[in-house]
Amino acid sequence: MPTSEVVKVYGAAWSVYVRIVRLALEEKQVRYDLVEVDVFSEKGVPQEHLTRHPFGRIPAFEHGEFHLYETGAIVRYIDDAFPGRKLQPTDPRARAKVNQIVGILDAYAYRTLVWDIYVERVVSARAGRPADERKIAAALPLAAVCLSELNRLSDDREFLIGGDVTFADLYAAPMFACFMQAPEAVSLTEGHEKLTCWWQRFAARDSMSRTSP
Ligand SMILES: N[C@@H](CCC(=O)N[C@@H](CS)C(=O)NCC(=O)O)C(=O)O
Repeated sequence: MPTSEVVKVYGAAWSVYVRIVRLALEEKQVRYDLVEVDVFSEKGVPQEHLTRHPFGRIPAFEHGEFHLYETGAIVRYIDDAFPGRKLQPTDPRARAKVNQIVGILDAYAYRTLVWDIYVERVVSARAGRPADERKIAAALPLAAVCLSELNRLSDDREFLIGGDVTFADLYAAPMFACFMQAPEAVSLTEGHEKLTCWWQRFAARDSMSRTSP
């Protein structure tokens, strides 16, 4: 498969899941174009985007004639199809822990940390809307479990799992970039030193500045 074929990511720079895909491309040093799609447009999801992603979400991905959607499939394809650093460990237990962290982030952390806390507290304030305090309060217990589990599962090394970047970092970082802006993050991350030290290191990476919304 020709790795020189054009790579396109359809989505928006603000999107957590689009940023996960862009981080994978940046870390593998793959050139790509970001094609803006507004899935929250007043007219609804643009019709041409529904042909790429029938569920109307972002990102969608193209490599030449090859089309994909779903972030998990896209980042695995990027890792398999392009040369450069591997984004998944080969050791079975380290690999399982990466997949476990990705599962937690997908299933529990995204909605809780990003939508229920960051969007309600930070995005609402920017838009001049009052925050839904009940939604934030209801999210705090699950947010606490997410953060203590991420801290417990992470290694005390350079990255969340081991000494190299993995999907665990690529999924966690865009969610943290949002969540850490909320004042609630201060008390929720208290005592989770492995996680907060990881975030300070990872936030400073070139791939993070190049994908900053
Ligand atoms: N399961 C999808 C989730 C993608 C997703 O939820 N993307 C958000 C943006 S970060 C989206 O498209 N939201 C639009 C909506 O909810 O209508 C994936 O892994 O790619």
